[in-house]
Amino acid sequence: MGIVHLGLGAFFRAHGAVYIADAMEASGGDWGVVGVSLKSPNTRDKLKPQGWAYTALELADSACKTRVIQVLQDVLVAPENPTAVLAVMAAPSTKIVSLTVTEKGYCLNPATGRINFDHPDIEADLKSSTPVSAPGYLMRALQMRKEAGLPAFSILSLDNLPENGQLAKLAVCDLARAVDPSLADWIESHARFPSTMVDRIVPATTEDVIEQVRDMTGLDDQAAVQHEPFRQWVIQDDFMDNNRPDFAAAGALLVNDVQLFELMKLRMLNGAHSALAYLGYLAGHKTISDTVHDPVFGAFIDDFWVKEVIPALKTPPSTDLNDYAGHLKKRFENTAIQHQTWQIAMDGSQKLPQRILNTLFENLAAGRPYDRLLLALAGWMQYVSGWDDSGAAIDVRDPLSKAIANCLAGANTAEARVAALCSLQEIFAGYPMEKLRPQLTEMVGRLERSGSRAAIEDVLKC
Ligand code: CS2
Repeated sequence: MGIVHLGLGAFFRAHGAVYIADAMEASGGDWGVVGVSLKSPNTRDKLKPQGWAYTALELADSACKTRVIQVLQDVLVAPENPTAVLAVMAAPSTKIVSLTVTEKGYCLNPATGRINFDHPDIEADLKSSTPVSAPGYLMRALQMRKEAGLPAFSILSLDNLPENGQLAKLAVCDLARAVDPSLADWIESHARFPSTMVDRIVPATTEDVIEQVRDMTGLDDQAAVQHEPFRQWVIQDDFMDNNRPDFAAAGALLVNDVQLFELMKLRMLNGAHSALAYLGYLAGHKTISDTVHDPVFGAFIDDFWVKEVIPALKTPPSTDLNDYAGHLKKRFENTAIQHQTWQIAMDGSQKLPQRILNTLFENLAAGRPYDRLLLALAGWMQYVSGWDDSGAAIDVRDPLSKAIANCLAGANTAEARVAALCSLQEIFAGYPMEKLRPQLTEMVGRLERSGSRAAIEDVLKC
């Protein structure tokens, strides 16, 4: 065993689990994974009859491949049996607890990066020793290890957050400090929280994917995952007693500092994804590949990278940012991958700071161009206002959707909507929004009057 993974979604099954399988194939080790679903039993129910194995379907325009991944040894569903989850996390054989719980799973305040004590799951975690949230499970399991005189474990985040290890540490330690300051001190000095940059495009599994796997393999695999050929994992090499799979043997890059890689990936890939998701969705594009094959959107995203994002980045070792942008464009153009704009548009409140806002405000301060980033933000504002360019209603999914709807109630003009949304402290605290309000209002007004394609065409002239 050795690894417990929290949040057994498609991404981990198509990325981290594949690296672990490859590492063991290339250089041995006994690194099975116990997966934990923090909410629903669906994934466990699909995997169980298959003995925890599943198919990973690699999709490229040129050729598609399947592979069976067999690193899961068990899957637990946290709400059904929290004690069993804590027991396996606290077992002496567990060396690493990895996590893909998405941005919102850290229960942090996006504007401050500190734990949100008003979050209902965190409130529950403070009232009871049976946890609900991911930070809650980590904190209680570490408490059990401390009390049993066992060493801590390494906490390995695979979520798209800058310095994800550091954020995981803040979440766990903020919570621990509220429960028992000496526990927080122990975690700070004993546990390890390596940061990582993860990359692979893994859209949610659809019926089409299951059918394609059936056609290719004859297997009826309800737990199959789809992914693009590309994958990347840059890992800060900071594990307890150096105890980890031989990730390098699987092609991961082990480094002392991942920050430049994280910033590049979050701002270039994820920033472009979010920009295309909001603006593309408004214009009626269902997928990222449809959006970038539309020449107006294709030209927009090239400019977004070259004129606004690359100038704000420092180049990571052995990387050429222009080549990286060209490669991203090709990945986005892959028509075999049907990555829904609606899926990427989800949880914007948790994604905007690291993907769009930080670059935008750095450019503003440095006197560099920022119109394309601002249009991406305007696109989010128009999107959460709830209707697309054809007037169809949008199903907005976001942990802050109630706060967003409340602040927009009665805001009937672009100006009022921009003012209302800018007042959302959870997202915009710390950013000098007033400096951009007039221009943002103009852009939201333009999106509302003429739609996203015309607004992009305006920006392309700058
Ligand atoms: C996407 C990411 O859903 C999203 O927000 O931007 O899941 C993206 O596909 C991955 O980070 C690619 O590595």
